[in-house]
Amino acid sequence: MRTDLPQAIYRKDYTAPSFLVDTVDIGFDLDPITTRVATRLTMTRNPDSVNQNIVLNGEALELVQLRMNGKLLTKRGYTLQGGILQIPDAPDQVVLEIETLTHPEKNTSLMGLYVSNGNFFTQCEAEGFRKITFFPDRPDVMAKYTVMLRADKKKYPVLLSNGNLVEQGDLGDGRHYAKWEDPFKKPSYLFALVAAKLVCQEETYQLKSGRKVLLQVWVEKGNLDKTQHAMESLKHSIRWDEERFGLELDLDRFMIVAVGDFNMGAMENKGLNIFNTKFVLANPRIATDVDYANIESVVGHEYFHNWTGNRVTCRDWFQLSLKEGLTVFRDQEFSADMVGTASGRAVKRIEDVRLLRQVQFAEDAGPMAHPVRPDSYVEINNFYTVTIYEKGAEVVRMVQTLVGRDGFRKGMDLYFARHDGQAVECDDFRAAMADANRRNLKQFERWYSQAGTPQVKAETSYDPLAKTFEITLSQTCAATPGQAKKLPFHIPVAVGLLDAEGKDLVLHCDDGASAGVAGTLVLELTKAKQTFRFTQVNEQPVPSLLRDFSAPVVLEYDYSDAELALLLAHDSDPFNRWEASQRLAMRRLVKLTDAARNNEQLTLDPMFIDALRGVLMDDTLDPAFRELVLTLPSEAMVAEQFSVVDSQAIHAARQFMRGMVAQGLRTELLNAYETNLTPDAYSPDAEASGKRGLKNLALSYLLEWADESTCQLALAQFDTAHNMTDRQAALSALLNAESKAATKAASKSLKRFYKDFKNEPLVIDKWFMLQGMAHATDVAAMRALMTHPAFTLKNPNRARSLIFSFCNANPARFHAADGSGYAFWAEQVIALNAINPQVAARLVRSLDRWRKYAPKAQELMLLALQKVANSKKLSKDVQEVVSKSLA
Ligand code: 0A1
Ligand code: ZN
Repeated sequence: MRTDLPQAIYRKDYTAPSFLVDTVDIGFDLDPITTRVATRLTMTRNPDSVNQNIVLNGEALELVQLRMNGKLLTKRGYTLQGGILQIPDAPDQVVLEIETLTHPEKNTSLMGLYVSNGNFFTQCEAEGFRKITFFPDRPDVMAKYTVMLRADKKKYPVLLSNGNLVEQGDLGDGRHYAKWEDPFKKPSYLFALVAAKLVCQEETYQLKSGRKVLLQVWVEKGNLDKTQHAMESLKHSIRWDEERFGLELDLDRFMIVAVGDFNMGAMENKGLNIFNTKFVLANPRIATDVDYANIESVVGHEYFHNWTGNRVTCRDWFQLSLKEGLTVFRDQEFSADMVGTASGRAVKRIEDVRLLRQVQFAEDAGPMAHPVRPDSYVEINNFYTVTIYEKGAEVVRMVQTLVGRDGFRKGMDLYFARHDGQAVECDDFRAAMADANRRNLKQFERWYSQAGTPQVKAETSYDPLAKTFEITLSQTCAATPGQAKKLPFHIPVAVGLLDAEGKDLVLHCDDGASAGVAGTLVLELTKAKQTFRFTQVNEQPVPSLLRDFSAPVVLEYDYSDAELALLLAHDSDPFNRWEASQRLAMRRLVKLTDAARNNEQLTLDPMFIDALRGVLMDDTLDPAFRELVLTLPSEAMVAEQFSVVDSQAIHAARQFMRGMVAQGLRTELLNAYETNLTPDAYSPDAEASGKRGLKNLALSYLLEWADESTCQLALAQFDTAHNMTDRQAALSALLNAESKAATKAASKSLKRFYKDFKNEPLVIDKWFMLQGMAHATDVAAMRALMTHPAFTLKNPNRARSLIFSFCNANPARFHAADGSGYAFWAEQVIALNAINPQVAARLVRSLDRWRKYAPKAQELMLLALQKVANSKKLSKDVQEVVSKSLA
């Protein structure tokens, strides 16, 4: 068996580029079979470099011609090996002319130049530009680009690239051209072109400075009725960055283009953002509330990259979180500000933390664990992870918690003053924050260098005579691959103390606490163990710990049920109200899982139901918040609590609990359903979507008892829905209900859904996704679904909608005792590997936690992993993840 790791690249080996590129003139003769690319680079020797040679990357290219300073270079003048072209003995100033050929239509990796639905697109991050031409394809080489596009005018009427359109015209032979110039220097990964038959919604928008800019959203003709929300989101993003960070759009024109085949969410190419259609197209008929919210946040994310990523970029790919963590933090804040209300902010925060805990904490505990700033990688595409993105954002958020909002803004201002136009390191960001606020963030660096989720244990003691309350915090962090021992982190722990009525006490504490909101203090835990002492505490308080989730840690404290009930009912910190509900639910789910595994009787205490009832009936709380409280921890979250996972027992436990909640709250749920109906005229705003969310959660609970009347309720909603949120929710509730009536209604609705939406690929993705996740879907059903004419592995969205939703979100079936799920998984990884290595490598991650299962299951998973490891022509992407899993 092959478990050896392919060649890794190390952060410590960084060396400066040997030559810098001043200008890039690049011309394309676009043709789907063979595209000719002619590049002219003006380069200057970098005095800081130790390497003498010119070093260019190139992959899957046919080199036609190479000239240096006008002279043809023969094969004796350069070396070309393993994707690296080197020219020795070059003068200090060179002009390189390079002619290459590529084959866009054959390119199924969706990196470099490729064809999607007959149109040309590019994707260059991280290392795709080298599939277009030979180039020093690394982010610390920043150059000015001029781009000439030539293509058939009828087939590709729209020719786009970065920056400004400076010239266009006909070439006489049915072809036309467009010349684009980007006034800003940029790394190659931000290059983009589009040559396509598309139409756009456009608008002139006035910046706060008075300058006017042209905004465009480009889509296929039939989708022009789905661009409004993306356009609105873009305008909101522009305004928000001006107001919150004083950052203005630096171009006269900003374009968003939607493409149906795309590996990720979207890409921040300078002035020409390319988006997965999933994050652009929306109207009430096809998009859910969640889709609307995602579009707003992804449009924001890509737009915000223009400063955090493009104007200031990364020195090397180890610094990826410099731009991604910071930009995710910015998009999270943007989305929160768009809702506006305090409780709306909390809802957004809870959703973000849920993702972090469920996916990133699992990553941090598994074979792919890596620091926010990794020390090595084999394939950089495997490091676009929740650690780099979501944990990276938490790290940035902790900086803001430590220096305050105004301090954070000062730090950002200094960061841009120092580094605009540069390619820098994570350390430079931290230094700007520290210097602007005269804070020592030295120890804070460990958040970048050490992987793993810290465990913080809290213990308290109250002295009624001295009226003091002590909180002792201790931290540990488990070993991760390559890092056996960890040093203490600098952890901001926001705390409040509640009195017996649940009111915040006024806090007095001298032990290293920094500013916080009234009633909250931020304790700075920097040692392995530390005690913080509060004075003038007149009664035994209940501590509210880690308010607003002030650090990405697991916090342990031995709360009683009564204390959690008090926090749930009264905490002034809405995050911790929700947290209390999850703690109440989780400790019961763990017990129920044990009981299910031992075939014992399952029971649930009325106290839990009563606590949920209190929240459900509390009309002063936002429906969106109530929905979050009533949503039980996912099966994946429960699995993380066990050292040996039993997926069937977890499923049984959670289903039992849902059934009991549904039974105990039937009247209240029906009432919530009826009082949260929204008007037919759809709006995706927080209030309306919150109501729909609560109503649809109520519906799904009601269907736990799927009799004629509840099935009828769901069917009626499905049949009469005016929007996709309600339609999808009704279908999902029916698909997951277990009764004859429900099965019949579900199958009828599935047919109708397909018929109504067969021309909307994004909705057909939902159709596959709901089935992939449904408990009734086993491997046999999956195989049947894969034979459906609408299914293809070639389109990443479609592959994800069915295969990934089964492997990641249907644990009881995926982990079927006979191992059929794992065998299926291995087949799909191998098939995808030949088509699209990036997507294949993501699927490998579904088995990350294989060592957490019972011996029999482990054995079966090991077989599947080995099958993949031993298969032929394995991409670097898949090899890296599989070998780390097996290591
Ligand atoms: N920088 C993008 C993410 C991205 C990365 C790689 C891609 O190519 C496969 C595409 C997009 C972002 O953070 O949105
Ligand atoms: Zn990003």
